[in-house]
Amino acid sequence: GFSNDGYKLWLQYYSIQAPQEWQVNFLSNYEVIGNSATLSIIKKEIAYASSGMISSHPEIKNSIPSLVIGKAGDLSAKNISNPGINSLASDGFAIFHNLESKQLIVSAKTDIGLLYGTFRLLQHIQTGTSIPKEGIFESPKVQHRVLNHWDNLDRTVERGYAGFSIWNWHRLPRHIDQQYHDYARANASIGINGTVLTNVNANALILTPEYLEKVKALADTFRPYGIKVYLTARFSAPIEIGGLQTADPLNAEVQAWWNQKAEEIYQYIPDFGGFVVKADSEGQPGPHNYKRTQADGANMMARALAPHEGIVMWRAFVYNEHTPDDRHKQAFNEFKPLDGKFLDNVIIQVKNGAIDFQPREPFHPLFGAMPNTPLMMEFQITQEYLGHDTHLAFLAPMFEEVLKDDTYANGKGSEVAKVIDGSLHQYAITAMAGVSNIGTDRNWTGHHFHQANWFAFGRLAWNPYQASQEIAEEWLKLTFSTDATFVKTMTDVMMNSREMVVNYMTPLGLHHIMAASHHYGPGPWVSGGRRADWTATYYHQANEKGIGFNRTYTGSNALSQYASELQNQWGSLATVPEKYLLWFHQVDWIQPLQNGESLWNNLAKQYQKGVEEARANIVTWENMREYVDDKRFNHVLSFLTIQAEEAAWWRDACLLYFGQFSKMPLPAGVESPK
Ligand code: GCW
Repeated sequence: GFSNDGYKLWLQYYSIQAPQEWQVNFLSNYEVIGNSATLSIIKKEIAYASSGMISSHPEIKNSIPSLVIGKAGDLSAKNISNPGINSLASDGFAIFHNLESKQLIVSAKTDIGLLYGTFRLLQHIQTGTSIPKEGIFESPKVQHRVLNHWDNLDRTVERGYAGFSIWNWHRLPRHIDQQYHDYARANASIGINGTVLTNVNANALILTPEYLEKVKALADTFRPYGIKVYLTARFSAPIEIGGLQTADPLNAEVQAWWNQKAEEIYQYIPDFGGFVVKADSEGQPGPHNYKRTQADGANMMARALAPHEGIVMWRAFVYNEHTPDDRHKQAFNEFKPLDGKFLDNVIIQVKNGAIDFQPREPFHPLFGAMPNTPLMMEFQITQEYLGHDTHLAFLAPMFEEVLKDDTYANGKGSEVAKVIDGSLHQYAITAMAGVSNIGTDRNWTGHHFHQANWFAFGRLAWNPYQASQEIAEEWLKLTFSTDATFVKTMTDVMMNSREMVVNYMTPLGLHHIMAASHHYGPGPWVSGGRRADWTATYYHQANEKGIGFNRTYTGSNALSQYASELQNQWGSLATVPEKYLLWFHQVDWIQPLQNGESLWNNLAKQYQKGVEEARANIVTWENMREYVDDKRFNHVLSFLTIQAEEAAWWRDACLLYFGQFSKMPLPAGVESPK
């Protein structure tokens, strides 16, 4: 229809054109056993899905329900056996055919497991993917699957490009907006089970009773959807809101203050998830202010939360300008010596790469290096360095690339995903965080296609081994259409989109050459800023001879933080993958790459390729008009047009700038800047 503004995300429940019998059958003959807030949500969801997907088709009436949804215990009471249920996690689910009664069963140990199973079944129905003979038995591979909102109390969103914060603190706690339910429901539909409401650059006021009352209202709303609330804790809160003179983690008064604060929070929110902390980074207070370690700080908060079963997600994004060393190395140097020194309810939250959410980074060297301290992944869903809201970039291939990277920690086959799911080092806590791209825009995420990044994050947090291609296909079918041509065409566009952005922004391992502070658009010339590590010239190191950051042993030697297998592979010009070339090496402009052409020519051609890909996407999308409603079609078209123009801006700016050093002509086929 004309009016689709994308608010319904991947839960469109659009009418199925020629449904098969099973699709109609399950949606018209079902029974949900039991009563609870969560079961009411399940009942409403199926009725709603049914009214959308099959309303125009005659119901099929049976004497017994074709679909039964119930917890394992409730099913046994009905003599339905539950093969495979026992081995599920508490929030896992089973969808299987009961051969005796010819029914489809959705079962789980908990109501939340049933909710996840129901959503999965509805997704199968919408996409027309029948339930395999052997059924589906799934448990999440990661325990805590959380969104991080960098939302401020004044409703601005740090690095948010889709409007303002959806948390309306002024109206809370009395007004519970429908959007809070819609948010929780969308998250539950992809298995997300936690939300950190506030910015890691934290405001201590969130921990005062005035705000805790509001947080409680949100937590109460989210609970039936299986979503726990977490808050960011400002390290200096004991001074700012507690009236103490210090925030020293070894000071008894400070410790008592945090213990008391935790008590208080749990009175409002009995299942409060815990704290996320950014300390000693970019001006945030932390244990360094008192010459204490990150473990001293984290453990103080962990002790306060432990009696209530809360956890601390302590960020590893610690660096400062007084450490002259390559910023790449700082987190590793800070945390590696502390391995094993954290309490059991602490998990260290590590960004996927060592610098900062670049379009491409090698995995963070901490992964694999902390066998005795649980580490979790922090991905950035919001596109701080990938063109903000207007540039289409499907991020699942980027997430997947990192998750599949081999750390070699326990020899070959020690992929990052195995660190994250805890299997490599037998971590007792596992988690994955995604910095949210959600805001008050009608379609939640600015670009309609960036809904797919929220969706993909949920899927990969549930199963870090899932293929990004499969995620793209499923999202397209749920969000737009199951038409084979549409799905094939747009899957290809999505799957190539992040590489396209790398091509026109930071090819061959370049990084952090975005414009200063807002990070939108090119700025390789930015130098002499407040801090060396906040200037682009620091990262590309271009001069008349060549370009790139030497991180081998003749340079910063950040490479030494990786396993020897990787040091060997990445340390040599002959074997380093070209995608990481300038990340680890300073390379002469005239150096021939694998294709025999010079570095300069390769660089120029990559930029040109990115531009051509962005332009081609406009044509491809124009051919998709018949599959997409006008409103979403035109919105996407408008953004794709901006993207293509800005890809050329990136190419021109970077080639003009770097060309001053290389002094080499543009190779044939690369457009000269106008
Ligand atoms: O890259 C930086 C961002 C900051 C952000 C910081 C972080 C929340 O530019 O805006 O602060 O990362 O992750 O802490």
